[in-house]
Amino acid sequence: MMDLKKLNDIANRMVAPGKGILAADESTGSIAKRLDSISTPNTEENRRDYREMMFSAKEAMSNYISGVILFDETIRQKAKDGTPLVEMIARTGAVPGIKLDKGPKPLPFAPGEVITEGLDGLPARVEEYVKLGAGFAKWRAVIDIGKHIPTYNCINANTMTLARYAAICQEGGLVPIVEPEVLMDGDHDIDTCMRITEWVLKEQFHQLHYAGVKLEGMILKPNMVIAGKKAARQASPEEVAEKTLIVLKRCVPAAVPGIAFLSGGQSSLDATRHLHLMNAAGPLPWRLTYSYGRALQADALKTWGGKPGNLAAGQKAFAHRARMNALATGGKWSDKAEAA
Ligand code: 5MM
Repeated sequence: MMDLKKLNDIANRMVAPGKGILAADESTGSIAKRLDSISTPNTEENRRDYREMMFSAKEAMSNYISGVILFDETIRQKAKDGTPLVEMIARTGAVPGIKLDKGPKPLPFAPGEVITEGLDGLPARVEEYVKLGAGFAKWRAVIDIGKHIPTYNCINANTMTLARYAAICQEGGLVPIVEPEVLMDGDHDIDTCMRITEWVLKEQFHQLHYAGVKLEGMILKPNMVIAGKKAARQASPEEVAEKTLIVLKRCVPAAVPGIAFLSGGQSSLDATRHLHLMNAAGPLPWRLTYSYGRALQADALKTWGGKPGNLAAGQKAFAHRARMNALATGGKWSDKAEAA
């Protein structure tokens, strides 16, 4: 039977003040691109060493990271000294989590659109990951903006699938992170992103309701409302913060313990600044924090560069980025803190 109190406790830990989530769940193909950027071969050992560099960064992990999203390979891996990586994470006080989706696949009769797969056999997988030490899970749906897209077919299929995943997680004892990502690729303006994000989130919460998902036991991981990367006019940070908050207040019930943003291709600095501006505009009905992948890891990856001798420097870069985002969760980030 579902234990909502337990789920709510985990969800609250994941969005604890001054902390946020490290998204380190790149599938083998995505991590290949990251390692390739530092000319490091994509071997199981290198993937492990890279993740171990971050998970063993004591200052960053114990002070600023509330949870870590892992890929299937990583949740089963052991550190160099034989300690399971899950245990290494749990010792810092962070909650280990697992990516459950099997990635986006073409959506039939919907050119340019995708549907995230992975529902088949999910209850048994949830059971196994709980045994492996996971406290929460993540599933990402991808909504692209372009000529004539997204369609209702795509939004309906993806939000319904996310809701079914979330219900299975809650029944099996994992807190679901629900991530319907509206991509920032393309040349659309910020108002188009605002309109589509509002549509997606409205649909998402309808579907969660129909699936019986208990909002107190989940975390939302949305995109920010932002202009497409190739848009002629890029919105100011203040406009991004303002429009994101308008949409979230319209769509996300206060029963949701927290919202943890994805960075989606923003620079590390932009992702921090936007989060800071939103939290500085509080009080808000829910905790607002980070669940960044690229925006938390980019500096650490570059500084580490795949060289064992750079371990401490990589960890320091990771700690700095994490601390800046931690400050942003309290609306206390500044250029001065950034430079320190
Ligand atoms: C860490 O990257 C995740 C994507 O992995 P795959 O595409 O390989 O499955 C991604 O879902 C991530 O958790 C979120 O999108 C947040 O990452 P960003 O980099 O957008 O903050």
